[in-house]
Amino acid sequence: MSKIIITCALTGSIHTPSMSPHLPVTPDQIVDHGLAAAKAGAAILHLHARDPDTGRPSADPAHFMAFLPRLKQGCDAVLNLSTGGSAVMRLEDRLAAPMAAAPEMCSLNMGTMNFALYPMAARVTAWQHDWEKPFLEGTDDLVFKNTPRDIETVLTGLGRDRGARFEFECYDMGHLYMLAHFADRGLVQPPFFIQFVFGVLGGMGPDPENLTHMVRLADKLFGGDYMFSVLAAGRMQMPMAAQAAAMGGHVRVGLEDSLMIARGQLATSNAQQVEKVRAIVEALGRTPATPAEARAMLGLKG
Ligand code: KMH
Ligand code: ZN
Repeated sequence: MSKIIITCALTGSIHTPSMSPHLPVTPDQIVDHGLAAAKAGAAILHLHARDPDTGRPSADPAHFMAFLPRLKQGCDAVLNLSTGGSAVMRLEDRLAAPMAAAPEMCSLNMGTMNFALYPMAARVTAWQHDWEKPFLEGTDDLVFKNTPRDIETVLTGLGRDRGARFEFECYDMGHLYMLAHFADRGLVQPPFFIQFVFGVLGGMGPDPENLTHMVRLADKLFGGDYMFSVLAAGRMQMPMAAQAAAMGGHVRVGLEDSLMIARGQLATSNAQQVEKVRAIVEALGRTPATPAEARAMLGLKG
């Protein structure tokens, strides 16, 4: 089996500071977590920015630039900038930093959907910041908008014009058909790196048969021209990573996707999750890809 690419998603835009004291939100914390995750074996760092004063998810390019150069200098990992940002941000804002930074890799969400955060909101008893409670409660009437026109805007602006390649975030079967549509139109070129996303309320649940079906469908639509990776939000993070590794896929972990390291136990760092998934995949006979190997597998510009 080919080398396994470990992605670590450091902070995201779902969890809030009151949920864990270990969530990195300042530039220093994001750099420290990123360098440690890379050292532990992550070939790709999936990146969002936060307002350092409040910990609120931010699309401000200045907040990205406060950590990007230091990560680039401090490690060789692929720096993958989110274009999903947060569901409350407009696409134009979500794209501001990636358009300015022109990274070798970006995420791309392949469909419009609900993105509710009930389980996360229920976990918190005391809020540190005024923005957190309304932010989480607001998701019960929120649409995470990724229309075909939005997707085309990302593909042309970042792919065609800036040479980025993509982590295609697919939360449901329909998102694979959307990717096939853009492949048919020649707006994306293989090999596709497809991130199957499980456990977001609004997308598919973290059930093993969903993964086998997504792989079967991707095989039908893309033949051998794709690689898949798996992220499961919440408590199925590690079990589904293990299933992905056993099936020849790649894995994503990180505090964006789960704050825990075991049942009832907060992860103290992103690196801790990378170390754990690394031990799991190595026990299954897989060898983690270096950043250089990941670049070659994904066809990145470097
Ligand atoms: N937060 C994940 C469920 C993005 O950044 O583009 C999906 C994600 C989206 O990572
Ligand atoms: Zn993300």
